[in-house]
Amino acid sequence: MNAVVSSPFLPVDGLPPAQVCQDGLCQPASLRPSPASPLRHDWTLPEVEALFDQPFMDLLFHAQQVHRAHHVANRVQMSTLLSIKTGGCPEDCGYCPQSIHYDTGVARDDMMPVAAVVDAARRAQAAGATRFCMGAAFRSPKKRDIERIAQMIREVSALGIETCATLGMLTPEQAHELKDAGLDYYNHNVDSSESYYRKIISTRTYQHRLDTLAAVRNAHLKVCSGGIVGMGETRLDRAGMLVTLANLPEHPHSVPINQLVAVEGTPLAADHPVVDGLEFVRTIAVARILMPQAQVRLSAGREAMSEELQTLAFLAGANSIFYGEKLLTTGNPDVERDRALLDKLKIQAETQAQTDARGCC
Ligand code: SAM
Ligand code: DTB
Ligand code: SF4
Repeated sequence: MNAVVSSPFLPVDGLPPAQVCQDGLCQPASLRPSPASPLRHDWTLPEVEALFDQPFMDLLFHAQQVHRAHHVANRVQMSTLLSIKTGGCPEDCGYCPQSIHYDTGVARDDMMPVAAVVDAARRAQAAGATRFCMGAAFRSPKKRDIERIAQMIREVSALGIETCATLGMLTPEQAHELKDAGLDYYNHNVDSSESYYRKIISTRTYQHRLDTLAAVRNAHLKVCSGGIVGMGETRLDRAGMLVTLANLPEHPHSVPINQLVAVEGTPLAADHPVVDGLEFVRTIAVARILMPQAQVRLSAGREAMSEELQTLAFLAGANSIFYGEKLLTTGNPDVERDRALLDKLKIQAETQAQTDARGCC
């Protein structure tokens, strides 16, 4: 029998056991984690560029060490998305199929009834998701929207699954109303660097995004914030985006890293250079190093990724995925395909009890 240690760290004195077991998962002692990295909020752009510039193997090794110091290895959290109000958005985000500015074939729908949303959450939970994320194509929600969504949050929360919402810009009062309804996470992405942001969206500013993130934080909601890779941005933009996220007053609890899903009709699909897969993996690795405690989510774009690329993303420190056949309006790998990949890799899907025990992130 192997010794079961409660800490992820092995004793430094004496002979280490052949295996270290943590939370029921045993790993060779040679894979023991290095000490937890301190949390920093003062990253500079040159420092982060230097992380990106490391030899690929060194970067992945570094990221995996940070990962193992802060997280249970070989475990992935699964979130399911539902578009509760689709299409007709007045914003002009150049990547988004739901903007009224682009002809993408996405129909404009009214907000879903509460009971239908709760049914979908129940199905997601039964399929193994531990977080249910409700997305709405809003610039910002109106009072009546918040009332209806608060009811959804109350009923979905009562199922015992974590809740997340992404509804566009929020006032401080709205953030408090969502918190009072029992919301756990609010997703609001910075998407890119401040300078590249201006090139992809003209109807709001980067500061608007940061203001909503402040409102969410101040309401004691957990922040989910990340961005998109593959919009034609440079590595400097990707580094800038991660510096913005890491230098927030608190690191986001979840950091979704999306690969652009190029949807016909959106400006970015017109002439988008497909991003190099290894550069995408580097972005995940740097996110893991800068924000050690966060859940880094391998988000949109997985349908177009090989198993090998997703595996490298997990090795780089991704420990969360969107799970279920659909994202908001576009596809995601089938549940069976995801289960088969996780089985092959011997990665466990985090259970609700493990999510609850983790408490944060
Ligand atoms: N309207 C709200 C907002 O913009 O915050 C919430 C929904 S919006 C669809 C949520 C996020 O999805 C965006 O911030 C963006 O990062 C991501 N997203 C949207 N379209 C995408 C695409 N085609 N490919 C990858 N990510 C996308
Ligand atoms: C996030 O970062 N990615 C998700 C979620 N947060 C809301 C959305 C991805 C959307 C991909 C395009 C679509 O399905 O419409
Ligand atoms: Fe609207 Fe959000 Fe899409 Fe932008 S990303 S167009 S705000 S739904």
